[in-house]
Amino acid sequence: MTLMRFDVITLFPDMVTTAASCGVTGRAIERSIVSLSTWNPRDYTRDKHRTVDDRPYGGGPGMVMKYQPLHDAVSDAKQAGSEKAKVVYLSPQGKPITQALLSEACNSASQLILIAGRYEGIDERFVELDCDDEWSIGDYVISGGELAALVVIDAVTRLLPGVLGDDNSAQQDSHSDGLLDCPHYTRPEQIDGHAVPDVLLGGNHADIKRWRMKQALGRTWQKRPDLLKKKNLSAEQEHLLKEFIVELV
Ligand code: 9WO
Repeated sequence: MTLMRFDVITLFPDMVTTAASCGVTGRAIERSIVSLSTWNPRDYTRDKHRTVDDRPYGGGPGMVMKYQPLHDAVSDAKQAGSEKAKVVYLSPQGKPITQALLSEACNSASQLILIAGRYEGIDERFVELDCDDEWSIGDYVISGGELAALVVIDAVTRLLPGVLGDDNSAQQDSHSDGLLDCPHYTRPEQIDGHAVPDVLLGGNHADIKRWRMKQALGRTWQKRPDLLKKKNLSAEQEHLLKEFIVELV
């Protein structure tokens, strides 16, 4: 049963389908847990030159994507999907995506129509009239919205039941519980004199789980104190963090 339908409005459909066909998202598509369709605004143009952009009113650099091809592409994507569709414009002006925001989208929509702009942007009336939300993957400008759409597709797909081998691992993902991830190690045990922490070799699962939580808390305290401020730590987590800090000195 398909749990999420992704529709990407893009001038570069191959870029999206090729990237999404790899790895976790590719397997989720093969198993029909998610579906992915692309809709090219150029296929919705009405002139012989298949024009999707035009010069900006008021002058300025570059071109702006026209309303009508975008609107008609979204209309077809909506018709092909379910009624619980959310139209999201990926742009530097959007609200920053977080695990919580994506998790909420998972629960509230069964179809995400992702608008990947190009050029200098899209006609503002499309954002106002046709888009339900505007999301950003970070405070920088890239060449188009496709990479941002792929980030959303990957992060949302990982949250869906059955996608990851062990359903808990989606929850254990870094940021899933609002903390950074713990360190990971694999063979060999020694690299240039740098050994794997003994606790990970001891086979005591309780000790390993405790060590991993302590490392996640400590790394979050060190690298992203802003995340820690949003967390209500349990007494055990407070104790582990204190232990981490004491061991640092
Ligand atoms: C390009 C440009 C060139 C000269 C002067 C101003 C300019 N603004 C832009 C611009 O914002 N282009 C965007 C390209 C238009 C929308 C699609 N593009 C995009 C999306 N770039 N970066 C994103 C994006 C999306 C989500 N999260 C972060 C960045």
